Amino acid sequence: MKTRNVVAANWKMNKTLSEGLSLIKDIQAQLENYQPNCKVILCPPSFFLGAIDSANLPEKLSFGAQDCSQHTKGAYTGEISANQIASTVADYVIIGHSERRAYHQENAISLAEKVDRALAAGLRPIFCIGESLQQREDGSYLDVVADQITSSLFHLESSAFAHLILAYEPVWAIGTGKTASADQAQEMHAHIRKHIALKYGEELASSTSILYGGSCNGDNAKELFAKPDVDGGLIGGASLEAAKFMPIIKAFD
Ligand code: 3PY
Repeated sequence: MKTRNVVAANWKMNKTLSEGLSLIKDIQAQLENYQPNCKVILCPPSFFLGAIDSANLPEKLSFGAQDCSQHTKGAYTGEISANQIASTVADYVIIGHSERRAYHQENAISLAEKVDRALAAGLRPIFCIGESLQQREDGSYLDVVADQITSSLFHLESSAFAHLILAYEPVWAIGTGKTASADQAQEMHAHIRKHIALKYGEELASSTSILYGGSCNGDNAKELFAKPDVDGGLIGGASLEAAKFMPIIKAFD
């Protein structure tokens, strides 16, 4: 397995607890006699994480949350801290998904704080970046994504940056059924890797996993993942059924 290969499921606000636990069982059953050529991470709603029996952790599956608070602890009703997430089965946390940037006014500063909290708690952030349709069309998309990385991540020491996974998710491809073409994804992923190399050097850049997200599914995953700088996917709708999710994992075969 190329160590950069990752397929991560972003369940968003879907499923009841019992439906979620049964989906985990379905995926686990599918993985029983199959060795994936990628790390598989499931990110259900956070409270599901506490219900996964840590004594009987599904083999071959890792878990993450979909967000964490920018604060460490205290009077923040409704928030969930990175430490609380780390006290469950989770090792990962998605930070900066475009839905959170858009609906919860998350910005470069709050996202940098979330990344800091996550790393301090021992979690690995899956940090999302991506341009809007307007930015794609006006030609600023490469600069926009580089700026998102610089402003929320480049305060980190290289030893901390090494714990990150990046997910390029063009906003125009999220929940729209539109996908970036494999060539569009490769152009951006290569640009992201070059941007990381300029700050942290080639070695760290070439070991960083950069995932593609945005309507990635069993039909397009193979072509996307075949590109040299696309290391897997952050999967939305197609991760909600084992029958649709497994072909994406198998796209690495
Ligand atoms: C999508 O696939 O639409 C996503 O937003 C994954 O995070």
